[in-house]
Amino acid sequence: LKLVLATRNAKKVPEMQAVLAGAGVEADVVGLDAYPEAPEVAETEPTFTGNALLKARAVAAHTGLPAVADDSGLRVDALNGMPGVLSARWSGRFGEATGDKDLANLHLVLDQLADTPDGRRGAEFVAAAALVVPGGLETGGVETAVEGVMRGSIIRERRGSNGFGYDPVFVPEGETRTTAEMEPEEKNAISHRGKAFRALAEEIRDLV
Ligand code: ITT
Ligand code: NA
Repeated sequence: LKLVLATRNAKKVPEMQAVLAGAGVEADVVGLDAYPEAPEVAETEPTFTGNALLKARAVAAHTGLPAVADDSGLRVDALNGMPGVLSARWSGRFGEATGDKDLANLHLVLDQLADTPDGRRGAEFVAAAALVVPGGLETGGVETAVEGVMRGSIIRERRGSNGFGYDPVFVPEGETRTTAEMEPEEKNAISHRGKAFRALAEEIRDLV
């Protein structure tokens, strides 16, 4: 079985590959690097699941192969769930202009929470994992998605250099380290992405 990862985020790829392999998916999992002409997909849906399906559908249609996508983000309690599906683009053009969009996004969260006391800094990472197998239902086509959540809180300074995005300021519930201070396999064991892709792996194994 050949499976295409429908993401342009190079930091997500090893996490997705490791979780799928660890969950017994014996597939040739290839990144979008092999398909440079694959279309850019506008994330127009209001939900993680909706956007993950858009991304997987576009790559499945383009390649004719089963595709899996991740749409994910951070929901901050004190910000009414923001940045949510906007997590990757929250700092907008300003973030782009700084040359490090992830860092600009992270500083925006710290700034917005500057007056929020400890104990009210709860947040959660959410990931939707989607699988699209091309073809209509009668030819074995599939569209499915599942979400995973990791609860935690936002600290006041950055710690750690593993992971990506908001990892340096996120401490999972019951932990003292940020997800950026964990080894990749420790993060995968408890993360939103790990949970979502372990659940999706069951559906992928059924394809073989
Ligand atoms: P693709 O759409 O190509 O997959 P992207 O980075 O634009 O790449 P998303 O739209 O799903 O992906 O945005 C996810 C953002 O949420 C990401 O840029 C991070 O800022 C944040 N995020 C998601 N998962 C994270 C994690 O495990 N650790 C830290 N930040 C994460
Ligand atoms: Na998104």
